[in-house]
Amino acid sequence: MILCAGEALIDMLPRETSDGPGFYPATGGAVFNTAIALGRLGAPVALHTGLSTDLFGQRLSEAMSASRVGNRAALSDRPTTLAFVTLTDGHAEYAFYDEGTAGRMLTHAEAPDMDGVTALFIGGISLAVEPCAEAYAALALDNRHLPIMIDPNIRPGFIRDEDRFRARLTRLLGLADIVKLSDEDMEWLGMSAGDVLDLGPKVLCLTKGAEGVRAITRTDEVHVAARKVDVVDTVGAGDTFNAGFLAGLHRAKALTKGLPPHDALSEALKLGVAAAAITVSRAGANPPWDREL
Ligand code: KDG
Repeated sequence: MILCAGEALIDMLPRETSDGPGFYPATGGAVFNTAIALGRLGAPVALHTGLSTDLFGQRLSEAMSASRVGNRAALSDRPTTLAFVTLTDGHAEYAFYDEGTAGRMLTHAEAPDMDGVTALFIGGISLAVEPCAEAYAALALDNRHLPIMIDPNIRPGFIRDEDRFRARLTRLLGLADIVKLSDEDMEWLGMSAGDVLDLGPKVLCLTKGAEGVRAITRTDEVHVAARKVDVVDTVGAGDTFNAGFLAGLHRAKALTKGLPPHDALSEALKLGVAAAAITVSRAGANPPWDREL
């Protein structure tokens, strides 16, 4: 079973109302989105997060059950994190409200039960703020015998202590077997693909928006073009790609600490790109999937 560890939150998505511009709540959070998509793809998956007992937390929990995502969350009576989304030509920007929330305040003492876990996926804004960043970093370190995928989903405006974040992220990338980064992430890190692989990961997935995705290893490189769809919003695109990629490797029995064979890498990339195409063609991070992949 793949354990996804990171934030579950509520995206406040923009919507015109009769009174002018407004927002409506939709389930989100990078790692939550990946877990939901993994469940929809039929992969065995559970989520570890700091989950509020408030109304939004209950909604997140119901969405997990509906998509067959196991619940390994630490429950808390603190509120749910909110992410207010603004869209410019479909491209999303986020303003986070996470002070003292259930997700943000998660600690290492609340580490999940690892029974049955065969791979770990970690990422999102939780890696940038304390104390939850410390909890997730410790989880990765404690479980470094498992295959680990990391997507830091870097949001520069959200990072509170850049030096601390950079140092921790470099250590985490060194523990990972698979790393997913966007062009913007690479720019912020100031690293080349070779620099990232030098830290230790065997696979780097580079998402390049409308151009598609490249998977780069020391000996191989695969490119899959993005599907041509009408983009409604990019909310959750990378998160859903991660799920397709992990599900593809899992199906090929290649979600291990070793280097995935070329065919498994290529099929996993295709599934990731197909899953992301559904997400970008609908509003929100977890739109209904009523279409063939
Ligand atoms: O649901 C979309 C998420 O990706 C966003 O709301 C939060 O950037 C985010 C993150 O890292 O969780």
